[in-house]
Amino acid sequence: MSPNRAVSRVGTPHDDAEQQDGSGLGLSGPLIPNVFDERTVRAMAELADVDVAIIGTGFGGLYALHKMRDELGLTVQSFEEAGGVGGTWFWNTYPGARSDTEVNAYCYLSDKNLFEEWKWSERYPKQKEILSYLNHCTDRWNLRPNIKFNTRVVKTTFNESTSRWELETDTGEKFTAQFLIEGVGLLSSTNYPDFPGQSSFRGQIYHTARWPKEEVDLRGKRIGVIGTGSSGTQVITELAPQAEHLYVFQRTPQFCVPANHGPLDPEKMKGIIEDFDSYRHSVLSSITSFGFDESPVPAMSVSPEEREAVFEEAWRQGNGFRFMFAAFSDIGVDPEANKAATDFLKKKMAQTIKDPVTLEKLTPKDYWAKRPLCNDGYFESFNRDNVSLVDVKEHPIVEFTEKGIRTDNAEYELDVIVLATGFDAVSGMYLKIDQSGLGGTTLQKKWEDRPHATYGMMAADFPNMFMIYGPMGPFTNQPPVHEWQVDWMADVIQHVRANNLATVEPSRELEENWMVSCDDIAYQTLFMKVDSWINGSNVVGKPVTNYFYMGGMGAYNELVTTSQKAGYPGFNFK
Ligand code: NA7
Repeated sequence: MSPNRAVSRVGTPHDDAEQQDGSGLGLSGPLIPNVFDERTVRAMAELADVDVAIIGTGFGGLYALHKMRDELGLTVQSFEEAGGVGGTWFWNTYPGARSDTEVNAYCYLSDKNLFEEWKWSERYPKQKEILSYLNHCTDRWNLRPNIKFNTRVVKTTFNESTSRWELETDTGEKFTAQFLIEGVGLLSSTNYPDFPGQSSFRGQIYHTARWPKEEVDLRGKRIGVIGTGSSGTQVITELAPQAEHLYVFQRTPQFCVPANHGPLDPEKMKGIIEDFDSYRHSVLSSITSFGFDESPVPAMSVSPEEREAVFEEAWRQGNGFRFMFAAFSDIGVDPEANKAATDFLKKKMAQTIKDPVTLEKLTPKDYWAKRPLCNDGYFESFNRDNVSLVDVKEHPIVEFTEKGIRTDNAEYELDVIVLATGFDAVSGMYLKIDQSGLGGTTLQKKWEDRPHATYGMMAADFPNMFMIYGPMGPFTNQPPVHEWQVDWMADVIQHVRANNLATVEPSRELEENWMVSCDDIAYQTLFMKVDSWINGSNVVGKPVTNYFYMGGMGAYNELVTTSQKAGYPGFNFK
């Protein structure tokens, strides 16, 4: 059911939901009007039956709502579990949280005006600034009336007689939609390890990805941080100077290159704006979509002196992905190239970390093939007298006690425990919703052995359901690729509607072939040889397998676009 659409123009501000920005960096100019007038937008918010239902209001979900409503002219209802927009950036408010992707690629790239008008303050913006940006986009596109906040979708069912999705929420409401878009987050479902005795601890326990909204004063506290991934290294670096004592409970050491924090280079931004279309094209045709040029040169093809000079320059520039992909072409795939890189990184660590025992414990023994980290001052934190490293592989955590954490050889007295233990990545959030498709097939059953989806976006037996960054999608920087995927979804939806069809779904054969192609590539990389969220090995009981298309965004873009131009071979339209 669609309402009559009044295609007139207004720009009245929104505001139903709690606004979470707070940095004051938003623009004060007029909102850009969308194709619906305010009354129609609000009328749409009352609809129980819409063209498109969207779950999530992170980067992907917000853009999907804008695209479907304002460009395709469809009725849309979005659902958001949180009290505000932002997804990851709503929840991850822990001290030190910020993007570790350079911001010229960590934003929307589909709208040059938006890119030009929003002024980022630094190269790697902090959480508040990113959340401000997302609130700004929400207001610019007048999206709030079509978002139900504090509303979690708990069940989705495809009704075969109506060819519509039926949705149930935790507030007891029911909705139907012809199309369902799930932008639930690649790294969203928290990984809460089940440490014995948690309830007996008398201090506070915080997970980095569910940090309290109220100010938490950790100055002068005895703090234990469990986890040394992106979140852990950021929170450790930030809390080290504040804590009375900081204990870092490390299971696996990680490499970490400098980020090189600082202001944005205005000349670089100017250059991007001047040639914006080709910049966007270059991001979407690169391997990682991080906004820098990747190297075509294998590491071992150059002399040791030249290799050293390239690594030095990459170190100077900063950024983990840039180091891994822009220094040489094969650090993520060739063991020898990887070793050359890690030898260099180990040398830098040895120059930084003063205590030899701490250095030994902080030095990874494996390939560099977890998600690359970057941070200024992380390893330097361990030179402080008030920071201690606890190696929990050597001395595992036995339990939380009233006073703190007990390992098999000591008890650490703490006021606060920070769990920087990461996420049930990629598939975790989808599986939290009770989802069933054709013939009552549940997603839980379909993904029991391994989560998979065609092009990372659609699953056989789940017609008209789209996933932003679902399993077997590209392993890349996300925001520009979110836009790209949503644009593809919009084309598919337009194809269905223009041809008076009811449904679209990938065939099982296409899905199987896609999975085989993804595996062929992924198992040639070193990312499958090291435990991390990338292959599911970070969560107890989760299938340890390939979750990504690792052929690069450029190749993905080309092959999915070729299929689109050929009329979507392998997809069943009815
Ligand atoms: P990560 O990168 O998955 O890191 C989680 C960390 O927590 C990592 O060091 C884990 O050690 C550690 N961990 C997890 N469970 C335990 C238990 N039970 N005991 C001790 N240590 C544990 O999550 P992040 O939040 O830092 O970052 C995830 C992504 O978000 C990041 O890559 C960016 O893309 C944004 P392990 O290495 O598994 O031994």
